[in-house]
Amino acid sequence: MTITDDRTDTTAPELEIGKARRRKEDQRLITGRTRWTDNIQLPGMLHLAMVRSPFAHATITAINTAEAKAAPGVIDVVTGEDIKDVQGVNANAWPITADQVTPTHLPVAVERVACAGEIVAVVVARSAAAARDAAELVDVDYDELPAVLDLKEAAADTVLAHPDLGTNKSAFWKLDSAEAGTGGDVDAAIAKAREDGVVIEREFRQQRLIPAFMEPRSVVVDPTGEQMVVWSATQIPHILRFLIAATMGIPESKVRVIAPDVGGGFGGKLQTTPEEFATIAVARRLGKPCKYTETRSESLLSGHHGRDQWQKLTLSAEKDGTVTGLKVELLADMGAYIAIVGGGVPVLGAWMFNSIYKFPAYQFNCQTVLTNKTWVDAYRGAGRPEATFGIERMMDELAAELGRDPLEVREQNWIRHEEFPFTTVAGMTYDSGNYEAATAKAKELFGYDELRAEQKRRRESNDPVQLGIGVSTFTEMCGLAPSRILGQLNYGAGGWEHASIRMLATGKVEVVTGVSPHGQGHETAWSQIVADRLGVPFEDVEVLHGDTQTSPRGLDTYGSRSLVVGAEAVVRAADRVIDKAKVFAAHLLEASEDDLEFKAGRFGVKGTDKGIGIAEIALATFAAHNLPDGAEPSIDADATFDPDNFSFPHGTHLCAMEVDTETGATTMRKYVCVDDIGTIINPLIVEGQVHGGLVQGIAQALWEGAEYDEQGTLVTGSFVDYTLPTAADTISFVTDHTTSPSTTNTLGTKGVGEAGTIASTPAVVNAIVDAVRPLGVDDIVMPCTPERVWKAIQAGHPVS
Ligand code: MCN
Repeated sequence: MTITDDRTDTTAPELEIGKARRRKEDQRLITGRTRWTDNIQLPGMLHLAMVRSPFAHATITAINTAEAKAAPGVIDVVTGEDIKDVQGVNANAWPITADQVTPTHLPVAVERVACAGEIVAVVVARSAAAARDAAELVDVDYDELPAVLDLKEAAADTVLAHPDLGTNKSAFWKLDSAEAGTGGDVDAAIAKAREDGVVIEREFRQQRLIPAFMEPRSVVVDPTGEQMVVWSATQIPHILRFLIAATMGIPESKVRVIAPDVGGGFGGKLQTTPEEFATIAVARRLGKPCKYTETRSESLLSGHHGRDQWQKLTLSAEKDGTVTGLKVELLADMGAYIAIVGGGVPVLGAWMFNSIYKFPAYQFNCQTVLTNKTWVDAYRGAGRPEATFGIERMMDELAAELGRDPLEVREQNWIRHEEFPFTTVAGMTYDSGNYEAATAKAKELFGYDELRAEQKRRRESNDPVQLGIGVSTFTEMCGLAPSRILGQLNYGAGGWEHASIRMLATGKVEVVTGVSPHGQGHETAWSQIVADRLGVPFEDVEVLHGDTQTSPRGLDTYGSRSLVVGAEAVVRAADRVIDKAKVFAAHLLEASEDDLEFKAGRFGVKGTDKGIGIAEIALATFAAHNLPDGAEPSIDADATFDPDNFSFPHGTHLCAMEVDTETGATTMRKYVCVDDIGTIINPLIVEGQVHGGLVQGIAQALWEGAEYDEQGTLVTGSFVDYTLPTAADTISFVTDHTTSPSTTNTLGTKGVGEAGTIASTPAVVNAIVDAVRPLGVDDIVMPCTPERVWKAIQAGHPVS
């Protein structure tokens, strides 16, 4: 079924797709007419506070709960021993290899803690304040153990994060183009380049970041009914329900998970957490509704962290700049435990380090290691920002080595638009793209040649403020994910998505989606899509999500999958509605189905003015007085969509940074990005996604970084020390688009939720390095604080 898209037809309603509609959900979100998890109040509800380890690694020798139990309002103090049959959190980790070393992760520690912030006891009281006060009274004796905090030291196995495991090495994952038959031998390519070409070798550090969402994590559990109800500020209500059922031995039908409106996640709520499982365990033990809401400090300390990789890259090229090989060696810090996606995050880099370039030979090696720090998992972009950073820094280094323009060297090596679909050396088939078009547009908007001329002038005049231009031409794989590929990675779940459409008798349309928005505006975008597809008014579409009772099937929101997978299921369900409605239309119009055409919400008999609207058909099926013989009185439909490929957004980001060489201070002068995300459903939402993404990526380059001291204490444990930028810290970005529609979904869309974050970090660092390269600096360790930049200038080389 194809939808009429005739913009010259003045009788057709204005198309919704492409309209910059304000988000319909924002009314309730910004006027306080919604309920966040922490707003939920249940009769007789108890409140939890967590007692957390101050030590990175220690044996628990005694827990004295007497004083806390006697405190006003306290009902109980629960230790790990009390609920040690609950294995929930441990079952989260899907191994990326069959022999992955996975430490047991209990919701509340028993005998030993493996990182600061790990829960050692849960205080249950009549109010949150009473629970927090009493938590101070729980007396825990610890014997400190040696802690391993650095990932290189972890790989050496001298100090063990978990002594019982005998190693810190969790899993090793390799992709080699010669072994896979997708390319040549990378070591041979590098050896040859050492003889008669160019070899660039660099080490980069991807610092640890903290997904700082607006609403801290919160969970409410009501175990008192037939069905246990769990409200959670989560991105993954469906996966959470599955894992609660599977690991706690509760029938799935007896568990209902509700993600009410959720205030952001950025991957940080793509987790089933110790806090959730501890709250469930305590609620079931006491038979009472229980609530736990973390403080901001707990969120920074014990919500999972992101990134934290050491990268060694070796790139070989011919003297003319044609790349011949890329070898990637990664150490990825998993922290103390393996989280839900865990090792899968760095492994996504296997398909991304080669990026948009035609490497004839490629090898990716990833060793995940355990340390005594907070566990690491997905943070906006998850695996793809790390890879994009590595390769985009390397392309700049290659250009610098050759004394050539970095865009020119990239263009020499990227896949040309006429070569799509293109199967990369990593074995991924990119369906569409046009890197030339995006780059040409970005260069023009940026004023590339003028800024290069200014840079030259400043260099020649020894201006203390130097100008650097940073380039990042990126692609990413989003729309997670084809289930067969997740199967190859051993993931427990697939990557399909579900939707159903209910055509109500009054002409209103209810769309039930399996994705779970937490700031992305799906209610608006899905309404626009359905309005066009079914030809109904935008206002008549209601989108339901985030409750496993109303939306029983789904795999939730992450990996910029909701539009390309989730909305595609909606489109397919809508097409089924139309197919079903056509049978009724033919009957009611006394016409043959072959003579009908569906346009702007109406079935018309070709060549006549006879017709019937889809809302009238919905009413006719409700009344069911006059239906075709044997017809089921419903035009409702559902669909499950499993993509056969990822979608591959791409773009060109250009950044101009001024660097004060006397102080190391950096100032962003201009940022231009031209992203290709296929068909755009809502330009306003897209703009918001790109802006937010850019700020997060720029923040990694300039400001953010989770730091631990030598004892393993998180020293960036509040927003005083962890520099989260505000709008005032950024400039006005110039954003634009080119369009090469994706072939993997009906609407030709590609995801946008992570693009800005993935592309921007290397653009900024490349700009700073470009500014100070004449001073002998060829890298700056992130975040590029003025102190680091200044020290690097003084030393003439990067200083960590
Ligand atoms: N969109 C569009 N046209 C396109 C692409 C997207 O109109 N061609 C719209 C979509 O309709 C949707 C939004 O942009 O409303 C994002 O769509 P998509 O790229 O499919 O991403 P998801 O909805 O799956 O969201 C996940 C993504 C991820 S992985 C992170 S991390 C992230 C992000 O979204 N976290 C966010 N954006 C966030 N935005 C907010 N406010 N809060 C977060 O936690």
